[in-house]
Amino acid sequence: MILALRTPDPYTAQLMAIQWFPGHMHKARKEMAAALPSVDVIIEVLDARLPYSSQNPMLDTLRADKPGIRVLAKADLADPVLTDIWSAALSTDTIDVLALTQTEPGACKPLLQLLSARFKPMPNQLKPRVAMVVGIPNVGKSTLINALAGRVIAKTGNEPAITKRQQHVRLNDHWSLKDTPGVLWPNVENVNSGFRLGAVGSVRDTAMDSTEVCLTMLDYVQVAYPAGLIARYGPDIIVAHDSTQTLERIGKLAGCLGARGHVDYDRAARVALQDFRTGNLGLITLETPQMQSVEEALVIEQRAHKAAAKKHKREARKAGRKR
Ligand SMILES: Nc1nc2c(ncn2[C@@H]2O[C@H](COP(=O)(O)OP(=O)(O)OP(=O)(O)O)[C@@H](O)[C@H]2O)c(=O)[nH]1
Ligand SMILES: [Mg+2]
Repeated sequence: MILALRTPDPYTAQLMAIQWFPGHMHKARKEMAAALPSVDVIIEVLDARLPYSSQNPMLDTLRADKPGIRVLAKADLADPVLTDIWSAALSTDTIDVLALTQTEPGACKPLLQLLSARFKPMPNQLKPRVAMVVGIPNVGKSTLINALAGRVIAKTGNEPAITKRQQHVRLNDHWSLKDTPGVLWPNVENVNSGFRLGAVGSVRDTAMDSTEVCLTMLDYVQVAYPAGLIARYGPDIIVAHDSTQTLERIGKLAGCLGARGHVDYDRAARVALQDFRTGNLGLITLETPQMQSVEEALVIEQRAHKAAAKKHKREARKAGRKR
């Protein structure tokens, strides 16, 4: 299913381009690259609600040909049908995919089994193998480390950029784990990905306009998953696919009113986003493999357009200088 995407006007798109790359992420990227030679396997944690947009292209470059496991975390919040589709789409000869609900006791056992099955201890192995856990902010990397270790070792929290530096954890005689800070790429080229990363909470809320992020989420959800919205807010919540009116109704229901009784959109957006993030709107996945193809083609087109415009500008400047 390919749904119409919210296409913000160029001004909004420019405003929304994520420029959230705090210093610690820059440092984290460098440290990750430095640690790679001693890493045996990379565990990339993705958000099951955003299997495409939560991939960090920068990590792909870093990974090179290291074997990997992709964990689709927060599977308990995602559409199970799409999780199966994405699991098949993302697995390759060298990368296994596992969907996990990391907050459930024992839920990470399949990952331990997979690690043991794929990387059997070598006869003369003196040191434990190293698995580095990487991924975008707030996706559940530290939660996964804690679940694998069976105790709380790494600090977790429901906001991005909790982990600020690498942490090494000895799991058993055969394995040690490296927790790493979440890394976003400096400029998310696909504006739609940026909005969706905002919706799941992988970008600091103050770095994006919550109302725009929420409207993008509602645009999609009211077409793809209307039942969840209706179950949460009542049968009249969807107004002919007009997400602004839907947000207005959510604001009224939640009592998010400002001066003269007008709905405070920012507060209403935070309520709706919180409902989405905690699963109160049902099991939702915000993207499909088809959307990925369409959006990637669009990004390539935009890139070519930008390059042509730049070239045109440069030539015009040159011509002006010659005159
Ligand atoms: N529902 C659900 N919540 C999860 C799952 N995994 C992690 N979480 C929650 O997601 C939030 C972020 O988890 P963290 O482990 O701190 O994420 P992180 O990737 O280490 O984040 P940074 O260190 O900030 O990059 C926490 O509130 C976790 O409880 C899961 O499988 N399901
Ligand atoms: Mg962390």
